[in-house]
Amino acid sequence: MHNAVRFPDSFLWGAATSAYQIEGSPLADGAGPSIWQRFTHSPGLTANGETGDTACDHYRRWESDIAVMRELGLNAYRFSISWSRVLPNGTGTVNERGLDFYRRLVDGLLAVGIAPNVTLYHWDLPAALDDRGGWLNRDIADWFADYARVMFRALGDRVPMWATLNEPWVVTDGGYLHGVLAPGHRNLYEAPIATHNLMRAHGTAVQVYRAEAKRAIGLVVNLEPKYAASQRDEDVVATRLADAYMNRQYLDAACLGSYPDEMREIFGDAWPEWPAADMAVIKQPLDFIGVNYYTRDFVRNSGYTLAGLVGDAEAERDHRQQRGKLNDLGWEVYPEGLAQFLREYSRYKIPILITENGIPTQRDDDRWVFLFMHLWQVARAIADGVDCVGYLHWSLIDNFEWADGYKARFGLIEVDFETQERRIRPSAWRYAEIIRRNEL
Ligand code: IFM
Repeated sequence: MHNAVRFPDSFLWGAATSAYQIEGSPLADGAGPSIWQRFTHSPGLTANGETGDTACDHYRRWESDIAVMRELGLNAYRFSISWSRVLPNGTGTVNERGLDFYRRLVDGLLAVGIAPNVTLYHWDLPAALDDRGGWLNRDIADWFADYARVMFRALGDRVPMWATLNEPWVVTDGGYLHGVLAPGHRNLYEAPIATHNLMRAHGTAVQVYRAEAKRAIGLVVNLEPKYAASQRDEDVVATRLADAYMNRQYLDAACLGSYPDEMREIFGDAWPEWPAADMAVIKQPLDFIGVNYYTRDFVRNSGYTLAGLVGDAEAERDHRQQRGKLNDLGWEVYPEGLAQFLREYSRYKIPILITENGIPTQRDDDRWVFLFMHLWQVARAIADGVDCVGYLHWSLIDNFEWADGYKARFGLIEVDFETQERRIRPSAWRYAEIIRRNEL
């Protein structure tokens, strides 16, 4: 028996998804293709050649999916907008039928008391914009701002919380440096440019938000504590670099207006001097920081030298020294890291929303233990004074895990991808009970 721990009354309890991972029907009703449509339809790039063509068929089953959220008592739901459903060419004419899908979804959520939490960019860039250079083209900050304006005007009065980007680190590292995610580039010189344009797009969209709508907007990052694999000097240095590269690169830029000094150490000549005017655009007041937390990492020198950065991602992962229980994707389960990071990242003095936290596993008991242990860490951090405003589990539903396809089961809701039948997992019922009581 433990003493019950209560969460703040206004605490957001929910779950998260993203458009390409669950919607299916990627080209329906006038939508344009995204880079993920192209990536998954290029041979050999995803597990078993799997695609998001059907995914969870949420585009057609959204009403029953909301009904399940209601049954579980969620009071918040994080999802993303597919940019190319709304603007098939990325810019220009709005596709009202695509936008209508999100209008219906938002209204449906509000009707049952679930607060929509909308992410504008969760990796599915319109292919038409990739043809114009994608995140490597400076103009993308304006393209993104125009798209954001369309969304704020359509839904700004009804959506209380927005995020600009999901995990810009993954967009750059997976998409432009290691080539394992769309658009599949492997280029040391492109990575800093993609990073910087992502951050310019973020800052520009926040400026638009302040002009168009007045609730809350933030940035979602994935954080992973980095520990030295040994006390050898080179491992300690590599750990500092790894931390700067993954954890501080984006938040320092957004919150402090500067990238960590380590970026030049990591990228050398490939890291340009950025104009001060750009940094001023990137640094905008934020209403919350969204933190996605899954695991920790042990760093050896070879993993974060330049060679390691441009090397094969799998090989890099082999350098990691995992010490605890591993999930189905081989990531260590390390709940303590969540409280540690919540405390550390309070230094920006911005409220934190846990926008993702979850476990890919076929064993639902493991999911329950994972969920409980991480919530325990959230409660500890709140007791220590961290302003953590909510917890959104990844994921609401089993879905398309990018290059890993459908084998990773992250869902509170199980999906039979043959029949599209849904089943609420026991861990989800236990989560529902925590939500109902607002305590652990
Ligand atoms: O599925 C992803 C999600 O799209 C972004 N954050 C991590 C999740 C699990 O890998």
